[in-house]
Amino acid sequence: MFGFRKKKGDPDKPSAESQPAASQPSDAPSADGESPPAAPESRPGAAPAADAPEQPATSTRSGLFGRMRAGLSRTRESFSRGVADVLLGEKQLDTTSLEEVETQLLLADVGVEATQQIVGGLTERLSRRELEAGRGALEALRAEMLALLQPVEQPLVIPPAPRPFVILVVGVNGAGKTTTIGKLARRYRDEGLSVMLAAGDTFRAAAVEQLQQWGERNEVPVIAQRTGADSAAVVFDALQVARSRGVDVLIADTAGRLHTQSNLMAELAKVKRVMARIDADAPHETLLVLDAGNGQNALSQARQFAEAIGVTGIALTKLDGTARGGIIFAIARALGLPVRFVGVGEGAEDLRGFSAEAYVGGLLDGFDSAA
Ligand SMILES: Nc1nc2c(ncn2[C@@H]2O[C@H](COP(=O)(O)OP(=O)(O)O)[C@@H](O)[C@H]2O)c(=O)[nH]1
Ligand SMILES: [Mg+2]
Repeated sequence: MFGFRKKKGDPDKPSAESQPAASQPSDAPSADGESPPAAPESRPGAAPAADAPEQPATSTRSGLFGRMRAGLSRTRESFSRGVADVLLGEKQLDTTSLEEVETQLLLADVGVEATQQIVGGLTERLSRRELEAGRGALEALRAEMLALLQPVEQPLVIPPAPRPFVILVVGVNGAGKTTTIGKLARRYRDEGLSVMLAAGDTFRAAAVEQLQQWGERNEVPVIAQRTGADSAAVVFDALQVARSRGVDVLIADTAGRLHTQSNLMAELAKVKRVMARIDADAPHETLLVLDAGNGQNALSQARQFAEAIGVTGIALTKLDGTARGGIIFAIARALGLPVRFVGVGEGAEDLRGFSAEAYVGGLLDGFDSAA
């Protein structure tokens, strides 16, 4: 067995706040309409926001599962196949078979603790003679996996108040923050909510442009300032504008930062403090975006961000490009933070509300019949 390297976070105490600059709202509506609105998802316990379009539960469900399955195909091909070979291939399961399952789970970035929980559960079933090779074993594995993920299935529901509901999006460079914000803008707009974006990543000109493109495509206003402006000032400004216009949801982008860079972490803390001057409870959601392809490092990022600035939800992106989708079990087990969304592609409709059942289904469905 191996352990995780734990790093100590040492966020510097944030210093004085600078005054926000004047606002430059840029409402840039443009015709898009090339792709239809994302299908709403039906998740148990997920209260849809006002005006969410209705769809027959069955078609929504199969669409949701199909998409998750496609998005998880790489993890599925490596991990699920390996596990299924063991559970379905042997006549009689024994502790050696479970050791093989354990190896497969560890290789898929499930992590030591979550793997122990899953394999421990299977071992108990085995000792009670409740684990028969074949379909039954796969179902037992499914139950153990669901038990790990169900507690973190906590959808982000935008309540009727306060307004604006502020989502601060944080994470390391390249994790998928800006893309996730673009997808969220589309999602909430489709739900009938008015959305505004704040280009809080003032580090690179390209970052502002990228956000503005998403804004234009989805007819959502973006508040931006010049490159190099104070991020906290942009966000403060945006919050004021959003409030005066009665916007429902304000989503703030931030510069990617290494969780080990304490000065940049302090800057994030400042963004939060500045927001709180306008609304003591803002941000109402601090959404940490994690790239699933970072594997165990994503877990360490999550720990550091949670410690330094507080995190209220996680979006796990780029599942479609990695075989490391098992990391979600490690994150769920180690942190227990709500998993709000999963990203399974670059398109606007490729951000899915997290469903434990759909996720585990995406990993395991079909293997019994394929064997
Ligand atoms: N395949 C795939 N690519 C993604 C996903 N989310 C983001 N990306 C891509 O990852 C890259 C970095 O994303 P970006 O949003 O700019 O990251 P940021 O630096 O955190 O803002 C871009 O090329 C995105 O298109 C996803 O779920 N799947
Ligand atoms: Mg970005």
